Amino acid sequence: MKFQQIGAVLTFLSLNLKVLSLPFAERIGNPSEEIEPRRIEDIFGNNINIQKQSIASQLFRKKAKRQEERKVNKSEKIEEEWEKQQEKEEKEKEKENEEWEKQQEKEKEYKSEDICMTDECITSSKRILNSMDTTVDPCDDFYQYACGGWMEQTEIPSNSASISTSIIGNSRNMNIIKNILEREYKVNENLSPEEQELDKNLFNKLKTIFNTCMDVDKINAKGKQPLLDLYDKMKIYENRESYKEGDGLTEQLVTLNKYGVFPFFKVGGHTDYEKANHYLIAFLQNGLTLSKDYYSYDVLMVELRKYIRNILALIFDENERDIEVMADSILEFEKKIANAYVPSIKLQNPQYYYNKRTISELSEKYPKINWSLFFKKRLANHNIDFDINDETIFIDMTPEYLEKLNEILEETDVDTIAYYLEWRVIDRFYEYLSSDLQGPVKEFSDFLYGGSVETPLYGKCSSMVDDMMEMAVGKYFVEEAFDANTKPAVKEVFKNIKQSMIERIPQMEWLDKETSDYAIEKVMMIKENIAYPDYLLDLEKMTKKYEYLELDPDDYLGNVISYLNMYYRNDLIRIVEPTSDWRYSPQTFNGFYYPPDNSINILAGILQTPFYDSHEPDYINYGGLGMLVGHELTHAFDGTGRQFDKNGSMTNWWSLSTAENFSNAAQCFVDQYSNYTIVGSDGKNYNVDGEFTLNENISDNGGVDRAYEAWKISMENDALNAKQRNKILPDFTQYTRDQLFFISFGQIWCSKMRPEVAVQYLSKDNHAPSEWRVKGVLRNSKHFAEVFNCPVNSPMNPEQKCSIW
Ligand SMILES: *[C@@H]1O[C@H](CO)[C@@H](O)[C@H](O)[C@H]1NC(C)=O
Ligand SMILES: *[C@@H]1O[C@H](CO)[C@@H](O)[C@H](O)[C@H]1NC(C)=O
Ligand SMILES: *[C@@H]1O[C@H](CO)[C@@H](O)[C@H](O)[C@H]1NC(C)=O
Ligand SMILES: *[C@@H]1O[C@H](CO)[C@@H](O)[C@H](O)[C@H]1NC(C)=O
Ligand SMILES: *[C@@H]1O[C@H](CO)[C@@H](O)[C@H](O)[C@H]1NC(C)=O
Ligand SMILES: CC(=O)N[C@H]1CO[C@H](CO)[C@@H](O)[C@@H]1O
Ligand SMILES: [Zn+2]
Repeated sequence: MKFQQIGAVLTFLSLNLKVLSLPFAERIGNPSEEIEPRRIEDIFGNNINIQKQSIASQLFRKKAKRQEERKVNKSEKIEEEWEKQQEKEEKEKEKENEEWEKQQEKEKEYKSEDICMTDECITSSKRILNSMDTTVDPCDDFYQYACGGWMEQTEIPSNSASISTSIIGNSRNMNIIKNILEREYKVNENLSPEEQELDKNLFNKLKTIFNTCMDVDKINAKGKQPLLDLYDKMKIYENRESYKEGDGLTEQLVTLNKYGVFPFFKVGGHTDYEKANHYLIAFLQNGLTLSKDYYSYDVLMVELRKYIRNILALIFDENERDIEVMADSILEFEKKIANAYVPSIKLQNPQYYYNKRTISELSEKYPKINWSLFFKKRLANHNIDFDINDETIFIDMTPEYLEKLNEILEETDVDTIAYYLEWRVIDRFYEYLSSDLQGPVKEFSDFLYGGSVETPLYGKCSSMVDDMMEMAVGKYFVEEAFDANTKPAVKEVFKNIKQSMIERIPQMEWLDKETSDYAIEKVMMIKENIAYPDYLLDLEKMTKKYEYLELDPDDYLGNVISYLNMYYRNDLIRIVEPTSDWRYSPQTFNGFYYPPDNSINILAGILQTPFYDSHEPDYINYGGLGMLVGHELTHAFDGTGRQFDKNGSMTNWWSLSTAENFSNAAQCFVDQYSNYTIVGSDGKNYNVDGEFTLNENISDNGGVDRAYEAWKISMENDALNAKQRNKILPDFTQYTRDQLFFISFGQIWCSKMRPEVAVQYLSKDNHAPSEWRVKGVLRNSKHFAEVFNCPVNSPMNPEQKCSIW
């Protein structure tokens, strides 16, 4: 168990499904996960009928248009004429209403040829119906309506905090990976002999990591020796006198960084927000065993001290070191660091963390570190040829923290610093030592999770390979489990979602013309990263990608260090050679928007049930995948995304009053979501943090409306195939397609979570709880109220609605 990740577990839990979905809980984690905050989403016909729908929507459109004209024309008309006109319109309206009601009735009558009777449709139909609780009125509680059956049938695994459709999908992916890793290389007949050779070598790298991890006997035979060898090379304790003044501490940090250990702060490449496709060196706070918030709980601190002490006792000779003093010093020092940490919510705001500094500014502000020396040696260790001089710009992401760190370092004795640095090495690498040393880890983990968490070895080892060679794993994953035809289908969804946004923007009264025109340009410029990058299938490129990863079947820990080296080299080399590799691997069950690229990324791993299935009708896929793409697109215009322009540079393209209008509209969401609660294990109500979840909330709301409109656009654009692609599912002949669209949307969020964990999430996860991701959104959706005919002020159709996009 990697305790550094426990912070990450809670902070990123819903973002990092791998962590959520035990038994695949263990990860090395993306070493610089926090360097750049990213937008991620965790998650989750008959001609007549088509005509009916378009008649219905035409009626609505006509009505709206007439109302408009009436406003404009009224003053110009002669009174008499005006009244006549009105009378006529009243009659027309009545007729239309009658027609509309008739349509609604007829809508539920399908001919047999309208019904999809393929095996896939029958299966989907059963899955969707089984998940529902049709005893509930959809206008009362749509979450229960869509997911009630699922919640009744699905148990949270005993070793897990929660279960959801997304977790199940992610486990499916992890199983595919495990199966790939467990077998021998399979010759790919489509490749030339040269390529086959490269393919085999690449695959065997995966196998080496996997086998080395699985070979417990070999690992156990070495005991704690690999760690002691590292200490021998690092000489942390021996060098302690040099930490007092001069460059001793800086030199020691460089050494530790070389092995992938980052006390005090970590360093990485960061997008230059003012110059798209360029990178700068950034650094931010780092170096705690648990996440910041934990350090204020005394009970936890008692357990943490015990954990530290017990491990130290296994590693050090008690005749040479005073274990109790060491444990006390380390704990007290980490508490100080935790106290100095900047809360993670601040790190969501570029205005807060994007601080440019030169070396001389850094030296003046934080003189305990020789920054020039540090960066020069750090880059030299990676063989990166880059001139660090007085003008070089760095991004100082956590200035408040570094100021306090400087003071802490001033007042701390060198022994404590040495103990802390030694502990950092343990915290990084302890899990790779023999199993007889893991007792304290298990004890502490049981305490933290409130029960025993057992991860099967194969799960741990597949996760490890997935971390260390994610793109290579992605290549075999895609070859094994991804249907190439999916890409064009997803592209079409993108096209229609973009079109719906482009049609939507000019209708926003709160946007002025200039801002609105620019917003449309931004939509058009959004990059689409779908499923996997093409270089994945280019064996030469893939071989080159992993050339720095040197693997030794006899050196488990050494392989991890080699990986960390490769990782940070790739990360930092971008300041010299900007490359924009994908930030997530294809097998990831997720999608995200990345503002500095202005890109939406929908990975192969999430292109499966309940988000997408090529055999399912379009209205089901738009409720899932359509919503996902719409959500990510809306992130381009949320509180963070809107600060970036169409090229991905951070610029203000908003007029003052429009920006004010945005804030006012956003406030409506804050108030609305703050009112929502969940029930904790103590039976009390806990409120959602409307401020914290705002960006996600805005995106959820925009996402569903865009998906719905995009689905309608898809039928208008391709009327010929629309019928074929929107056949009704066999169990749903009493439903309209529009209703099924919303049911499909609701079901992507079916989930269950232990109440104690759910309460913690309110402050850890910037997404609203699943239930509210469904109900909050639909309460704001006029489309939804119409489609389910929900009376005004029924629970799912409040009169007051929030809307931004
Ligand atoms: C006034 O109404 C007529 C139809 O009643 C319409 O053709 C015309 O465009 C309207 N004028 C304006 C300025 O909208
Ligand atoms: C920092 O290290 C450089 C060597 O790269 C040295 O020339 C300089 O004097 C050091 N600065 C301080 C303030 O010690
Ligand atoms: C702000 O919104 C109001 C209507 O809500 C509108 O009258 C005003 O023009 C908007 N401001 C700008 C700059 O668009
Ligand atoms: C943004 O991108 C466009 C098109 O690629 C380019 O013409 C323009 O110069 C870029 N603007 C900036 C500020 O980089
Ligand atoms: C929040 O809930 C209270 C009580 O149910 C209600 O009076 C208030 O109008 C709600 N506020 C919002 C913004 O929905
Ligand atoms: C989670 C998140 O990004 N919250 C932001 C919501 O928007 C408000 C105001 O725009 C920000 O202050 C929050 O940081
Ligand atoms: Zn999101």
